[in-house]
Amino acid sequence: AVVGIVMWRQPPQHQEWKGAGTTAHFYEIILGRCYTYTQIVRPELGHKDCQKIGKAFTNAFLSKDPCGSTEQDYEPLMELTNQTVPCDKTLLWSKTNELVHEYAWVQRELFTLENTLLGYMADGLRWCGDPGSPEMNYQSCPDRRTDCSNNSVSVFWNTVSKRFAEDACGVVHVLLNGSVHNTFDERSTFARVEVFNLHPEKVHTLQAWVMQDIRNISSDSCSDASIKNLKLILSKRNITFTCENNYRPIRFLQCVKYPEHSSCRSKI
Ligand code: N1C
Repeated sequence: AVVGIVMWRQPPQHQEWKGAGTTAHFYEIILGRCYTYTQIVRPELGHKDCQKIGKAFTNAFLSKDPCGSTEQDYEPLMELTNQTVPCDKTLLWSKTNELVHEYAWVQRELFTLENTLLGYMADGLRWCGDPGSPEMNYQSCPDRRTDCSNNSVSVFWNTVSKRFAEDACGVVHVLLNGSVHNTFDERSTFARVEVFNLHPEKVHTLQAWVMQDIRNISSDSCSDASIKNLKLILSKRNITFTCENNYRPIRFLQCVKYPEHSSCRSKI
């Protein structure tokens, strides 16, 4: 009798990292989001080639060291996903992830990065590859703090945030959190990347809306030391800075969530 030799294929052995692995079904999700965005959300982008965009996305990190990610890795993806945001409609944020997207949902003409194709595709996902394998690493990915800062996800957000700021024109808005210790946090993407990549020839003003948690409204956040720092940085860059505490239209959104709160109870 012929005795067959059974070859057991080992599951791919990836390097182990401290962070969670690639989001399950990553490729299908980005492809689906690309079609949703270009066919339904913004049909004027219906000519974009989602198959090509999906391949360019995964080619940026597959078979590569996930701690050696570079801006150049994402260059082909960036070229395929260029998109114009109208002047005065760019909305930046820091530490206000939920509120800013609620506001952008209502004010449909405003664009956060997640309202552009690339931000929409990547929002909330994780991904990384491995130099020794052509597959994604679903087991673990580098943690920004304990493994490396040049990881595939952080480099992606730095790269797309940089382009988003470079492309902005007119008045740019930013929604900041007045209820955290550093309202303008020098380590944030907004501070490290976006503020320094606004072009003063195109962007004359940065208008900040500083929102406080409705459950503990404190004093004037615009006079906070970190905001003074932001103002100084912008004046050196020849960009006018304006700041408004608890901007009313956004306060109304907070009131939708806490209608019984005292600052929401007055009859308009
Ligand atoms: O570091 P942040 O905020 O200041 O980044 C926000 C800032 C926005 O203006 C966006 O244009 O930078 C851009 N941006 C995103 O749009 C984004 N979506 C999801 C930056 N990061 C983004 N993420 C993820 O959230 C990413 O993993 C990054 O590390 C966090 C940023 O959160 P933050 O500190 O509140």
